[in-house]
Amino acid sequence: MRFDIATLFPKMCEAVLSESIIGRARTAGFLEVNCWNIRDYTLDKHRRVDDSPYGGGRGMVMQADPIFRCYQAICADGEMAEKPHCIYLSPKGKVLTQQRARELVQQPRLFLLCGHYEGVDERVLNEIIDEEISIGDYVLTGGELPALVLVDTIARMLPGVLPEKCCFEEESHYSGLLEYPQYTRPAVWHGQEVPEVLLTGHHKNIADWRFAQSLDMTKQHRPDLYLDYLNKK
Ligand code: 4HQ
Repeated sequence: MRFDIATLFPKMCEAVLSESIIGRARTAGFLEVNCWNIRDYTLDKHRRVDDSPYGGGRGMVMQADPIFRCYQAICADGEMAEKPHCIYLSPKGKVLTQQRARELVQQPRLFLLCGHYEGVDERVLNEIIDEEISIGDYVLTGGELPALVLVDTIARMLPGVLPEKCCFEEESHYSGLLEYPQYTRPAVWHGQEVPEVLLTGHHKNIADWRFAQSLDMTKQHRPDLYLDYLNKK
């Protein structure tokens, strides 16, 4: 799968995506990520990419043309025939869920547009964007962190990125429930003991205990998810 991120801060994206599991997966060729600087596509002699909003008001708005020209360069890059599925990260978008990420992992190619300042000229969104996605109901300074969240969530489901499929299929949200609590050595720490069933080696009892914990945890912390889970069964 190929990701292209259009941003004013490519180094910020590159730094995060070069570390840990995603960094290793990129080196191994399980996914491709390219970070593009929108500023490289301005025709302005001062390399400007923003201007004040028509109608007045605070802040600056990213201009349509540098974004469009960056998008065209991305589409023309490489041998891939298909046009990417285009996403704008924005608090106005539909909130990202594990379910949506699981659908997006089927795409061969994603284009992610990161906005800054007060956002981008609506006309370039009309022209190139297929879908707006939000990572939650709060406001950030730019779309880079949301784009990185999206890449991370999708990339970990690609074959080869995690050692086994079970690594993501058993985790919080995948089944619609939160994950059971985890413990490792030592068996007693600061007077707290590891739940006894986990030390028995009895796989059926352990699986039952974990499932009960998942249900209980979800009911306590996320009653909204708990009700969805009960209704779907
Ligand atoms: N922003 N989920 C404003 C977000 C955001 C979010 C990104 C701030 C876009 C222009 N994006 N810029 N929450 O708060 O996706």
